[in-house]
Amino acid sequence: MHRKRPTFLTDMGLLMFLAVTASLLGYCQTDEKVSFYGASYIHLPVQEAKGATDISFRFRTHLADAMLLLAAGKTDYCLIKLEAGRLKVHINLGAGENEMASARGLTLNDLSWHEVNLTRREANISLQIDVIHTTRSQLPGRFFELNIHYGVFIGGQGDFNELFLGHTDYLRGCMADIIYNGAKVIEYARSRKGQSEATAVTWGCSPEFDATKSTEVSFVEDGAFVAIPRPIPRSGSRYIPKVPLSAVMYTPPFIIVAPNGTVENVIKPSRTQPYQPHHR
Ligand SMILES: *[C@@H]1O[C@H](CO)[C@@H](O)[C@H](O)[C@H]1NC(C)=O
Ligand SMILES: *[C@@H]1O[C@H](CO)[C@@H](O)[C@H](O)[C@H]1NC(C)=O
Ligand SMILES: *[C@@H]1O[C@H](CO)[C@@H](O)[C@H](O)[C@H]1NC(C)=O
Ligand SMILES: [Ca+2]
Repeated sequence: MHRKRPTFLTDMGLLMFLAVTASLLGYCQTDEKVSFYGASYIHLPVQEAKGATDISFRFRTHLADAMLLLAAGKTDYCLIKLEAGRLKVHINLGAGENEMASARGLTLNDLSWHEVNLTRREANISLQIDVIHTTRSQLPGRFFELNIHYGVFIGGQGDFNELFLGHTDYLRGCMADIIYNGAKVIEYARSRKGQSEATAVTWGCSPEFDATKSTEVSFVEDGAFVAIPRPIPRSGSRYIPKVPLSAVMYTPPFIIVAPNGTVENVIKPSRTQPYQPHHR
């Protein structure tokens, strides 16, 4: 088949035009954000073996313990998570785990945006937080490839449940500008590029994370509820907890607050769905 093309665009010119357009688009999309609700995750099915690792992203959350990013292989992995409000990197190139942590006293679960840059050149690894806090380390072993078979998970482990990583809570909060070895993860997931999947996320940073004590809540369907972590149970009394909704999460025990403000009971569910007041 022969298609007509404007004569001023040669094939070469067309390619260059496309390249320039693509890089301009890439340049404009440096503010991609995604919201996670406590059971959400993104999966990018990456398979690679590289001597260098470059990971950068921004995040904001109230959770002290939450998974941010996992690149998973059969023995190798790189896990970035919050543990008691500190950022921890657990990395294993095959010769054993190395752990790096953000400085003590740097509280990262304060709902402010924090920026993480992890750079590795063979054994040399450096973790930079909010541009100014840098930690360096030297990884053990003689082989420096990070062998990834199961891909990259953001915000939660999804259906990847290798026991060696233990249990990590899902993220509740926002992430932005996630770049994994040059791949713009949010853009990939958003356009379902390269068989990436995005489960129970929303694009942009949801205003519910900025809810305050006086923010009104919609109970959008029958059985909708708010769960408040670690309450002081006062059975029989009317107790309307005053916590910001951004702190609401799914750590048992829960109390259930009915739409009329009545405390119903205390439950210990085995598996729960995230609370999403603005989304069905
Ligand atoms: C790692 O760091 C050491 C010591 O600073 C340096 O000699 C070496 O060249 C570095 N390796 C790479 C691959 O950058
Ligand atoms: C962090 O990584 C991003 C993306 O690679 C880069 O644009 C930025 O300059 C890095 N920040 C620092 C302080 O190195
Ligand atoms: C509040 O709602 C709960 C659950 O729907 C119900 O059992 C309870 O009777 C209600 N209380 C009042 C005072 O309306
Ligand atoms: Ca390896």
